[in-house]
Amino acid sequence: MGEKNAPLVGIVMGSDSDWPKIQGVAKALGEFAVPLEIRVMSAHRTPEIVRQYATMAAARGIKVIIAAAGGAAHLAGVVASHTTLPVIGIPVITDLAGGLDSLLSTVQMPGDVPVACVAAGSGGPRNAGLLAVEILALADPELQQKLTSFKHQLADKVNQKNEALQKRLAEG
Ligand code: RP5
Repeated sequence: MGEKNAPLVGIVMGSDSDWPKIQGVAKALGEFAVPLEIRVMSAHRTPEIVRQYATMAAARGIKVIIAAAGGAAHLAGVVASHTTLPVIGIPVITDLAGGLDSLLSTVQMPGDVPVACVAAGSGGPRNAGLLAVEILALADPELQQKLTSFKHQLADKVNQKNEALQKRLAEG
């Protein structure tokens, strides 16, 4: 058994410049009180640190690794090459191509080295966090219950919006 607040999710990113664009991932994990750690490391600039981190993560108690990078976004794939943990890639929005470059770099992994790639921009970082919560919830009934409540809240919000719209339409 690990310590109660030992990190279960490792969030790594290629540069500190990515952080403002992906903070939604930590917010989503925080909503479910999932312990996490956040690191900057680069597949290109610090390849040995990436190798060490990915190789040791499972032994340290990490269950899911989330890797964010932009442009020639190899971080998630390189991390996945060094671990059997599930790896979720966040393609970071870029000036050059709006993140399409990052998206293709992250999602087009060759067979046998899976990376679960979320959307570039918009809800992508948040969804990365929520997907990690769903993976952890497979072995955590309390977390599963929180996810069920979360789904109900989502439905309630949409139903309220629908009711408000119907009212506005009826009023002309
Ligand atoms: C990638 O290069 C990083 O993930 C970042 O998105 C991009 C630019 O990095 P900086 O030049 O801002 O450090 O590796």
